[in-house]
Amino acid sequence: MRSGEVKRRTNETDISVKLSLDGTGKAEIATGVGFFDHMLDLFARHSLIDLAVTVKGDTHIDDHHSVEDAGIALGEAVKQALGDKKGIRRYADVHLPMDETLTRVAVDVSGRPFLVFRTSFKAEKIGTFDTELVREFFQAFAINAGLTLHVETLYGDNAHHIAESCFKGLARALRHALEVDPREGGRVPSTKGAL
Ligand SMILES: [Mn+2]
Repeated sequence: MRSGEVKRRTNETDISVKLSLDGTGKAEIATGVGFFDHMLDLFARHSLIDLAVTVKGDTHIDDHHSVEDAGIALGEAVKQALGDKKGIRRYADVHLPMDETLTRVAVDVSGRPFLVFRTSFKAEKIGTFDTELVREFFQAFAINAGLTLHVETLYGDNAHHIAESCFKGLARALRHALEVDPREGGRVPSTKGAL
């Protein structure tokens, strides 16, 4: 089982992440941020990653530190679980529709962190959640997991749908990219021999 466990504590947040890449999508999520719980729950379900996340953060200020630091810890845990990346598919992309919204997510599990995020929201809030935190999460996650990650919402109106399409798209793309490809025969999928 490819698994990762990260504990991360600062003056702003106290975070625990435990995951297994070869899971069934079982989620135990308690971040103190309701909408973010919803996003991580569906991320686990659609990536088939077993995921336990606990965040105790300074949400009396706002949700920024909790969301960003969870992205850092989750990225570190994925990187740890991947190890030398032997046998993985590496590349994947998905178009994820949600009602009127369509988001494209493309990923290269490259070890070269980069985020392109072309998604904007017409509303500043989803309930009490700041929509700009979606990008903060993706940035923290991509950098710390070592992913080249491109997210673009091609069209869409509803902020809840747009956010959800980004998280589900990430999940579905990672599900494929992180999977072991039997044809690779345990090799690292790069002509350089390392990722
Ligand atoms: Mn929803």
